[in-house]
Order: sequence, then C-alpha cells, then structure tokens
Amino acid sequence: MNETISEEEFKKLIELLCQKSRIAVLTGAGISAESGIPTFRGEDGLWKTYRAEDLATASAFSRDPKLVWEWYNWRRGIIAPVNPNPGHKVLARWEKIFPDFSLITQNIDGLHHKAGSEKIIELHGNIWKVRCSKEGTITDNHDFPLKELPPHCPSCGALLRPHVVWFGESLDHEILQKAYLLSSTCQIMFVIGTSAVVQPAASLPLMAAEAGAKIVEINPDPTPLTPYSDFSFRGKAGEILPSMDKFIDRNLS
Ligand code: BJW
Repeated sequence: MNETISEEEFKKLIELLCQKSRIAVLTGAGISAESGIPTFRGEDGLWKTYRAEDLATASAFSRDPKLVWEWYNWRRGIIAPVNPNPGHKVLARWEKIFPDFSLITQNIDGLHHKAGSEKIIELHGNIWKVRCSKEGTITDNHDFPLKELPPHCPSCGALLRPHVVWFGESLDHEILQKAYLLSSTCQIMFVIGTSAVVQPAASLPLMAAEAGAKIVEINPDPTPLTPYSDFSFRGKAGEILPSMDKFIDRNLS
C-alpha cells in the first residue's frame, strides 16, 4: 500500500466498491506511463521537449500540417508496439465484474481498448483515427509509418488530420455530455494518472465530488485535485490497481 492511506481506510474503500456502487473512472497519460508512453507534463513529459502551440493546435496544423503529422507519426511509432500494463488490465476486469462501471479517458493511445475494456469514453479522440478536414469523415487508420505525410482524404483529396482534440478546440458535444452525466451521478470516482489541469476533463471529478461521490486519486504526485480527494494513493497505477484488485477479488468471492 502507501504511506498516505491506512489499512483501515483501504478496507473502507474496498467495502464501498463491493457494495455494487456506481463507479466512474477518469484516466490520464500516467496510466500508460508504465507501458512506455511518455506523459505530457513533468520531468520526461512531451511538453518539456515540444511546444503544444507548435503541434497540438488547429493553427499549428494549418501553418505546417507536415510537421504536425510527423510528430503524430513519431508518436504512433511509440504507441504501436506497446502493451497495456496491469493498471489497464484491472480496469478492463472491473468493467466485467461491477454492474455499473464507466471508463472515461483523456488518452488517445487506445491501450484501454487493447486491454479489453469495451465501453470507453474517449474525451480527446484516438490517435488511430483520422478525420477529413473538409468533410469531417472519421476513419480508422492503423498505418505506421503513414504512407503519405501529410495524408489526404481518399474521397475528396483534402488534408486528413488526426482525430484528436487540440488546445482551443471543443470536445465532441455528445461525448462530453455523457461524461458530465456519468460524473454527476457516480458514487465513486477514481482519478488515475492525470495532472488534472486540462479543462474540461479536470472539472469532472469536481462535479462528481459536488454531487456527493467519493474521490479516489491514484498518482505518484499530488495534483490540484488532491485536496478534494477522499482517498489519495501515492504511487503507480500499475502497482496500486492490482493490489486493490486482489482485495476486491477476496471480498467478492
Ligand atoms: C502517473 C504515473 C503512473 C505518472 N501511475 N500516475 C478553463 C480555464 C483555463 C483554460 C481553459 C479552460 N477551459 C478550456 C481551457 C483551455 C484548455 C486548457 O485546459 N488549458 C489548461 C492547460 C490551462 N483546454 C482546451 O483547450 C480544451 N478545449 C476546450 O475546453 O474547448 C472550449 C474552450 C476553448 C478555449 C477556451 C475556453 C474553452 C481542449 C483540451 C485538449 C487537450 N489536448 C491534449 C492533446 C490531445 C492530443 C494528443 O495527445 O496529441 O490532451 S493536451 C494533453 O493534456 C492531452 C491529455 O489528454 C491532456 C491531459 O494530460 P494528462 O493526461 O493529465 O497528462 P499529464 O502529463 O499532464 O499528467 C500525467 C500524470 O500522471 C501526472 O500527474 C503524473 O504524476 C502521473 N503519473 N506516472 C499513475 N505510473
């Protein structure tokens, strides 16, 4: 376990979980860190080497689509060979054992899906999808390396863009409404591996807390959400989630 939570508190949480509660989970880049995918902020984060303004905005894309696509092509190369870690796998198992369980992710890497989670709300899109910048058509594209940089729409010839949400862009309305609903009606929300600074995702746990849900944070470092958390697990998701899961397994059987 970890130094910020007592054995007693841990048992209280497991009891809550076993009471067939409505559970929501919000994940961020930290859950994929142990799979070898860099996070955005922090010591080895992508934003230490790259400027978000140059690569993750619509204006960067209209200025230099090739540069932006080269960056996404490079990231596809990092993500393609890696596997889900024990943290992803536990969440996939929880979807099967808890009757009311929902997973909301800010990640675009597709690792929750690869781990076996089926109902995933992807707030910021998916790196394995492309969108026609003219027609808006969204298609799966698993190429690595991409055959053409930048790629073009096979139907109209316009530029394709990554189907992800860049800074200054609105999240898909329907997806966001679903996330708001799940957050405001859950009884427990796990917030795993996110720095909780990017809006509107960062407001989801606050919405849950305001509606009376217990907030469980799993992160090696404190975040702006820590003061609002009922349980703070300081450590790696790939270690804490499996140890929680072991307790749950014992209590459910
Ligand atoms: C571990 C670990 C381990 C490490 N285990 N944990 C209100 C106020 C101020 C600003 C705004 C606002 N509303 C909107 C904005 C603007 C902006 C925003 O939030 N800016 C803030 C940064 C200030 N938001 C937007 O622009 C959003 N759009 C929007 O709201 O539209 C309407 C609007 C626009 C403009 C103004 C007002 C309204 C869109 C946000 C899109 C974010 N896009 C990105 C890129 C996606 C595509 C891609 O990947 O290329 O999404 S940015 C990047 O940050 C990515 C992530 O999903 C997102 C969140 O990052 P995350 O997941 O939290 O990662 P990190 O790296 O920050 O944290 C990792 C954590 O893991 C750390 O805490 C580690 O400690 C931990 N960790 N190892 C567990 N083993």
